[in-house]
Amino acid sequence: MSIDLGTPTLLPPGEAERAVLLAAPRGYCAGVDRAVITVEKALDLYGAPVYVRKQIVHNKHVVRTLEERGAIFVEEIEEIPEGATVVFSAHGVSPMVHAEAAERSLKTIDATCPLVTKVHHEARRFANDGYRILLIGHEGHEEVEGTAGEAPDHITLVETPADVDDLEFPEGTKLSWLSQTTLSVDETMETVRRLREKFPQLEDPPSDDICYATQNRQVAVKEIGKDADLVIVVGSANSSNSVRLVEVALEAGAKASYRVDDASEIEDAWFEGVTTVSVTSGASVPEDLVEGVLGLLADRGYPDARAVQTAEESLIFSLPPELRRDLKAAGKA
Ligand code: 0CM
Ligand code: SF4
Repeated sequence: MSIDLGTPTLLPPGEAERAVLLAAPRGYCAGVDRAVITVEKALDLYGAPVYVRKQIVHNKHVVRTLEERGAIFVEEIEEIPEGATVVFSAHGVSPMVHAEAAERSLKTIDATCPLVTKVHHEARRFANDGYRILLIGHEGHEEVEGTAGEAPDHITLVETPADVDDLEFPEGTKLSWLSQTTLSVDETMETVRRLREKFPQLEDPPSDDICYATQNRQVAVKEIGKDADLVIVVGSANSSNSVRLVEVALEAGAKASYRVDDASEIEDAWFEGVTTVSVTSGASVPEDLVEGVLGLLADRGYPDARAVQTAEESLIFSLPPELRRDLKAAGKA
């Protein structure tokens, strides 16, 4: 009796050592999970359409999927019919937006991440105590607009370490700093170092503003990026935390790093001479998009991915109280 062992597969030279490293943690954070579920449950409970001010999270696949279920994404409150239901995005809104919604008699559900809300509280407290607040963040980002809107007369935006050179305040000015939740930790610390050097009276926020998810994903991408020939970051172009992962990977020593929305954006030329490919995803990225990337890598001759775990995450946020109340009243809690 003979056993058919099949035709041996000859791997091209170098293919045997090929490896894929997969960052852990990656993908959805607690705030994104909560915000996406909020829109889904609002659609189930109130029926379509449910309006959402701005992208609920910065991921075009998430937005498209929710649109297919009946969510309508708008830029401003004035686009929403009087009396309709609106969800505020995970990035938060300023008090002015709350006022505009009330004026239009909208039913509001606030999906602002609790870790962004915490920064809003800090802004109000520092402003009430008479501080000028140096808000480190990116101009035009929704989160920065929301936080700045809590105390517009007290806030000065600082975008980069180099911006510190241009700052001047009258003697005796009380100064504090806050930040967007999704920045590069290293770059922000450099900005703060320069601020403190120039303004020794600078007061720190009571706790980190850059959130646990942003920090954990940056630590993980440093670990998988330091020896990588190529780091692929899944995430949308307007996702601050995703874009930061490309920068952090390159700073950690990755030879190349690219951001893609999904596997279809990966280019064959990226694989030339590449042995190790590392993969991660931003906090607003559904895991099926990462699975699509791993599938493409397998097709290109890169074998099963090995997870590299640098932290465990177990945080879960409860849904917005106004939604929980309505779910309970409808017997759907
Ligand atoms: O702030 P960023 O642009 O990274 O937003 P995102 O929706 O990609 O990620 C989650 C958040 C928040 C707040
Ligand atoms: Fe909240 Fe951080 Fe997620 Fe933003 S990235 S939604 S701040 S947990």
